[in-house]
Parts: sequence; C-alpha cells; structure tokens
Amino acid sequence: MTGDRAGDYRILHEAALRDYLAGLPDLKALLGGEPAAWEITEVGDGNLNLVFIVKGASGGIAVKQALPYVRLVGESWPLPLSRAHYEYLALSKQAELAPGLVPALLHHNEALALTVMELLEPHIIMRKGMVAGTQYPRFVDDITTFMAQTLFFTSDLALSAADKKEAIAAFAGNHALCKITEDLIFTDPYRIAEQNRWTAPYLDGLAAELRDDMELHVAISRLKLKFMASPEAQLHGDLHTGSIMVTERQTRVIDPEFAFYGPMGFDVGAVLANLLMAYFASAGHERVPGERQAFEIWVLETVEQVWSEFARKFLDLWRAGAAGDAYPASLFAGENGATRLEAERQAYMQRLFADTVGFAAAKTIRRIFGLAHNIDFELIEDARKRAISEARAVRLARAMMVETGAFPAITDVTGAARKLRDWQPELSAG
Ligand code: SR1
Ligand code: MG
Repeated sequence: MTGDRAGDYRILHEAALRDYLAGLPDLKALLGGEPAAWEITEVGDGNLNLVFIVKGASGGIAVKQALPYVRLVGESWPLPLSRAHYEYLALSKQAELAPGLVPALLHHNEALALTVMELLEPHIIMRKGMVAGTQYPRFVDDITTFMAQTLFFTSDLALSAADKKEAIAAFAGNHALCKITEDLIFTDPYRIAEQNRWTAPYLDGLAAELRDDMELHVAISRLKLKFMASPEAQLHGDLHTGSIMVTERQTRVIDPEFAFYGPMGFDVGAVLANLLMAYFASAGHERVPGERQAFEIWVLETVEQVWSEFARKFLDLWRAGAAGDAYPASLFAGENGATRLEAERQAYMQRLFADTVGFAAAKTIRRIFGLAHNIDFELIEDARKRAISEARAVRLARAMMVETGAFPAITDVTGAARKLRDWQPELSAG
C-alpha cells in the first residue's frame, strides 16, 4: 500500500494514469513494453467510480479510482473518497478468508483512492451473462464458499470479543456508504423521493400502493433497523450479480466498497434477490415462448442450492470447532450440551434464513422503484413486458417481506416464484 499524503488526490484520466503506472516498477514490468504503447480504456459501468483496463505488451491490470462524488448522479452528490480505503480493507480480508474468489490486489494508494487489481479476463459481469441466458455451473459452490468463509470467520462465532469489536471499529467510518443503502434500499422506494423511478405509466399504481402500504412500511423499517444495528459479520455490502465476475469455470467477487459490520442476511439476501430478479426478467428476454426454460429452471435450482449449500458450509465451520467468544464450549459440555448446542445452531440458521428472505425482498423492491435499477429489467425494451416482469417480482417480494413466516424453507420461495412466472398483473393505463 502507498500511503501518500492526504490532499494529493487528483482524478487520473488516461494520460495521468499512464504516467502514474509508469512510475511503479512492479506494475510497469507486469504490463511490459513502452508505457506510451499501453492501451488504456475506461470501462466503469457501475454507479460510483472510474475503472480502467490497462493492457501492455505482456499483461493487463484493472485500475479502480473512487471519484469524490456519485458517478451516476454527478458532482451534486459528494461521496467520501475513504470508501476506497474500506474496499481495500474488505478485499484484503476476503482474499485471506476466501482465497481465489476475489481479484488479486496489486497496488493501493490511499491518497489517490486508487486500487490496482488483477485483470479478470475473459470474465464478464454475471448480470450480463444472465441477461443472455448463460448458466454458470461453478457459481453455487464458489459463492457459498465465499459467503460462508467471510461471514463465519468475521463473526462472534469465530472471533474473540475484543477482535470483533476492533473489526467493527475499523469499518465504522464507512457510514456514508451505509447511508446510501439506508436511504436507497430501506426508505426511498416507500415514499415520494426525487430520485425514485419506475416503469411508468404501467407501475404508477403499484408505486402508489407501496407508499400507502403500512404493513410494508413496518416490515421495511424493521429490516432497516436490523441493517443499522446488527454488526454480526463483515459484509460485502453490495453483493448483487453486478459485483460478481464469472466465466463458466470461475467466480470472482468484486467491489466491496459498501463493506461494514452488519447482518449476514443482507449479503445472502442480495445474492438470492438478484437471482430471483434474473428469473422474473427472463420472460421479458424471450424471443420465442419457452426458449429460456432451461435457464429459468437452472436459476431456481441455483436459488435453492445457494441457500442450502451456504447453510451447510456455515454449519460445518461452526461444528468444526468455533473459537469465538459466543457459545462458550464450557457451557455446552456432555451429551445434553452437544444436543442443545446443535438445536441452537439450527435455530440460528432459521433466524438467518428469515433475515435473508426479508433482505432479499428489500433488495428487489429497490431495483424496481428506487434510483439504481438493474439491466436484468432495464434491457427489456418493451416497457409493458418489463413492467409485467417487475410486477411479478414485486408481488413475491412484498409477500416475502410482510409474511416472512410463510417462507420457512427456500423451496417455499422458489415455489412461489414458479407460480408467479406467468401471472398477469393489472397494470396502470398506458
Ligand atoms: C448511488 S449508488 C447506487 C447503488 O449503486 C451501488 O451498486 C449500490 O447498490 C448502491 O445502492
Ligand atoms: Mg459496485
């Protein structure tokens, strides 16, 4: 890590980036050839940062630089550069706990809010692949290893109380990013907010219903409080399919700039929500009825396996001997203790599943009525078709959030999704 003086920040566009990288011997050697010949392309399509791909005669790298504002909106929405520090911190921990599932870190400059990483090639953003109807056979095993390892080993089940509190403190300053989530996911979609948008006019009625739905307002507020006040583990914090790069044989989790200590169900729910949205969007991408059936079957199987494999791996880690200060072994001695501890583990997972279902619902509704949408739905050109897919997703999400107890198992979620696949919602006039 390079800890240049604060105040040295400047946005590095192509020429400045070339000069900067040319001054770093290791990266210069990795890229190879003359710096003047390096190919530099800005490829950032996320909401916040600049991302460059740099290719030289012998290799390539990815360079991410935080902007002092939200890229999606512009300079009117300032955002602290410190998020690059938290991203680096999170990525370093994830690399230690889930080796091979995040990009290798090659360089970090605190003052420039800039990180250089391994170039992931030929990986693509998973969301793009799913829009195209591609199945990813490695995904379940990789993402469940990533989540089980990063969540378990940063929780009180694995850490001493002192280490856990130090870790919470290390991320506490990332509150501006948490505030984005608190506003955009847990508040704005349920009230009139300038930056909300939806597929109008078809979803105008549904948007108005959301604003009057007091059961939903209670449910989302409970989830918001859980998000704000439950530092269970180090979260990725934005674990959607746009934060995952894949090939059919590899999975890499990127972009943990929203990392903080929060409720585990927020990460697991993010993965499930984005798979479910890909499922509902799929009908809108069909050119011929039924042509994406195999993909849709795979998506729902994946939803089921993501939960079941995550739960299995998490429990295996716990049973293998948790060294954390929670559930002291001395209180669970003997056969009776072992039985009670196992029952407690099952209850823990049931509670985590309920959180996951609620957060998955919140993650779905924000992508349909809030500021930041996803290409799963946005690339459905026919607005009426898009609204139908979105309304199906919202119907499931509302039930998951308000009647969470009606979804005690992951198959209850996939069963309900399957039933909504061809449901015809009433749309507002258009
Ligand atoms: C203003 S940032 C909007 C969204 O982009 C990120 O990917 C997060 O999901 C955030 O909520
Ligand atoms: Mg991101």
